Amino acid sequence: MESQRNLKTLFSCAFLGLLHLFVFAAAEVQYHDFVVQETPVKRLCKTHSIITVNGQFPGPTLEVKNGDTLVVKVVNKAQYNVTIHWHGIRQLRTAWADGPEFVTQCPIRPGGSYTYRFTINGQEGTLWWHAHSSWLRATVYGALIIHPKADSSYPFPMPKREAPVILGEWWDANPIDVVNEATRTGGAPNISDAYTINGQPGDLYNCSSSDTVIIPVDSGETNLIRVINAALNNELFFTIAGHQMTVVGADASYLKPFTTNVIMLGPGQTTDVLITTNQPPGRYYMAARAYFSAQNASFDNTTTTAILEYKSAPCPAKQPLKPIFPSLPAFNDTGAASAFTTSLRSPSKVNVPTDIDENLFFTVGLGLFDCPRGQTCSGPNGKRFTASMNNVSFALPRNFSILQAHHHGINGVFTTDFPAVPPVQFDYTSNNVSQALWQTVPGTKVYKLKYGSNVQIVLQDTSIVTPENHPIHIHGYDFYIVAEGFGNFNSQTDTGKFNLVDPPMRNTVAVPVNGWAVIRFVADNPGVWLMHCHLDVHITWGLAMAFLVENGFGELQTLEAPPVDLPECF
Ligand SMILES: *[C@@H]1O[C@H](CO)[C@@H](O)[C@H](O)[C@H]1NC(C)=O
Ligand SMILES: *[C@@H]1O[C@H](CO)[C@@H](O)[C@H](O)[C@H]1NC(C)=O
Ligand SMILES: *[C@@H]1O[C@H](CO)[C@@H](O)[C@H](O)[C@H]1NC(C)=O
Ligand SMILES: *[C@@H]1O[C@H](CO)[C@@H](O)[C@H](O)[C@H]1NC(C)=O
Ligand SMILES: *[C@@H]1O[C@H](CO)[C@@H](O)[C@H](O)[C@H]1NC(C)=O
Ligand SMILES: *[C@@H]1O[C@H](CO)[C@@H](O)[C@H](O)[C@H]1NC(C)=O
Ligand SMILES: *[C@@H]1O[C@H](CO)[C@@H](O)[C@H](O)[C@H]1NC(C)=O
Ligand SMILES: *[C@@H]1O[C@H](CO)[C@@H](O)[C@H](O)[C@H]1NC(C)=O
Ligand SMILES: *[C@@H]1O[C@H](CO)[C@@H](O)[C@H](O)[C@H]1NC(C)=O
Ligand SMILES: [Cu+2]
Repeated sequence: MESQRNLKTLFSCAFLGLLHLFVFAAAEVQYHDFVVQETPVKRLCKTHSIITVNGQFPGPTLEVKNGDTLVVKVVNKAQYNVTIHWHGIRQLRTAWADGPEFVTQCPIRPGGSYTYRFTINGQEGTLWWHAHSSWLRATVYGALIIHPKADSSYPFPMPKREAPVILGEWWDANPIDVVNEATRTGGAPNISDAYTINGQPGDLYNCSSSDTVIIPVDSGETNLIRVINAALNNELFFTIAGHQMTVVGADASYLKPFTTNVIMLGPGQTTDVLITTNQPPGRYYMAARAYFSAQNASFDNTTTTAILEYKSAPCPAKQPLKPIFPSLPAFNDTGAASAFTTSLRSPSKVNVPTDIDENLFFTVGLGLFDCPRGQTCSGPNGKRFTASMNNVSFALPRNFSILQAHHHGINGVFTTDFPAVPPVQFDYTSNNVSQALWQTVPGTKVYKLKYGSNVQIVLQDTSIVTPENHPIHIHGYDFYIVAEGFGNFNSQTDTGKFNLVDPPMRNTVAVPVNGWAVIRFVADNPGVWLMHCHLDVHITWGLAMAFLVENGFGELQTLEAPPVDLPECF
């Protein structure tokens, strides 16, 4: 398909270029139908009936330009509640279209539908969309690519080709059964059986070789690869044999280009890389496997591959050349992860908020609940796993979404007392945190922000149960990552390490294992915005909170009215 498209491009390149400028110069409105449905899919020798959008796995790639408007009608023909989140889209004034269930909307129930309407405002690069209901995003996801406006271009030479590389995670089981079983027992959910690239596990897995994804290239090109980590529960290293990657963007923000052999992405994160096909014509594996920082826990340690194939590669009569295999960092190579994340810079000097109005300090980590009387629990010490921010395990409301309750002034759905600092200060990263601190408190608490306030958040990992790198995502916002480090954040000495000149802008930050990260943003988008760990196992356990950003002055600083078809909870 890719090569067909290329032929066409060759024929009509100049003509199309002109047409493009002429017809599409203005912002467009794109209409799409997403039918959520059961679809039989065979992977790892077995067919499962999975939930897809339009029968496609991964789901359809949306390609838009900065400034375009998307109107996506989602029709739920599956047996589960569903919502769709447009990961990384700012959703300025359109929080109703953000998607997390019971936060900005009630779920679209089986048989129901809801139309998401939003405009892309000042963002360019690679984002993605995914279900935000239970663990449906295991199979309900796709790329959302934002091209520059018609009269503008990339801040790097125009690549010859572009390809999305979506990393996923596959269970040889129904992922909803997996999470429901874990919720019932209190233990860790079963680990996955494979990772995938564009939906395929690749050569190293049983019954997968003939379907391995092939990305065709020609010698001497520079191509753009848009890598997305859509896995549920694992941060991933990604590398390509024989080819250096020039990182040019992440989470739909451009970066100062730098070259590397390996990148690390937490779930939710994207990274745009340029590769130059300057190697002997042949076949080269691209591969991804886990970066795993937790202790004493099992994880999926398999490796997914796709093949970068030079079209001029020698083609022996019987068997294609065996691809060259890259080297990947060890699973626990925190040094490699950290070397990558600390290399990211904005392309030039940026406007980092400095007069901080809200100086917040949030712990992120796991915990254990005592097993309810009369039950047996299969977490550590016979307890139930939990997780929290500032010791609050986020509990979703049931009768109204938080945004609906806020907008209509309905009491009793949430409280506004999420703590600005941990309720107890302790040595967060000690290997011996007192067990008296391990039990978290459930709550539906939000933190209120005035419109336009300058916010700084120190995100501090704790070693309770186990230290771990947590990919923390904020809905509705991009933020600057001004610093990260290991151990306990020290407000005396660590502020000196802040990069207030050219820090990277992202929507998801990988908070270092037994360490911290500091982020800053301006609260310029009214609504209710979930902040959570993007490891789904952790959000299931409560590693989340929400910001309630108040309206400012005038229409342009005010949340729009809810759409008439917004789903109700009852
Ligand atoms: C989880 O794994 C256990 C052990 O292999 C298996 O018995 C159980 O059926 C699995 N659960 C699900 C939901 O697949
Ligand atoms: C792959 O198939 C082989 C041979 O049938 C079997 O021994 C092995 O357990 C399978 N591996 C996986 C990961 O299923
Ligand atoms: C993956 O984990 C399994 C089970 O712990 C182990 O037997 C196997 O050696 C590991 N494989 C790799 C590549 O580390
Ligand atoms: C990483 O794992 C290896 C074994 O695979 C172990 O020898 C090493 O100590 C581990 N490193 C860290 C930092 O945990
Ligand atoms: C590791 O986990 C096992 C099983 O949950 C538990 O029995 C053991 O005590 C744990 N070890 C440590 C050092 O936490
Ligand atoms: C939510 O619904 C339940 C069951 O209908 C009811 O008991 C409860 O009072 C409701 N809560 C609110 C806040 O309306
Ligand atoms: C762990 O903490 C307890 C109580 O705070 C203390 O008695 C014990 O000596 C500590 N153990 C280690 C290995 O630091
Ligand atoms: C969390 O709150 C519970 C209940 O108040 C308390 O027992 C526990 O020590 C607290 N833990 C932390 C880390 O604040
Ligand atoms: C589906 O959504 C409805 C409300 O919209 C809720 O009452 C119900 O519990 C949800 N079902 C599941 C399985 O979460
Ligand atoms: Cu986490």
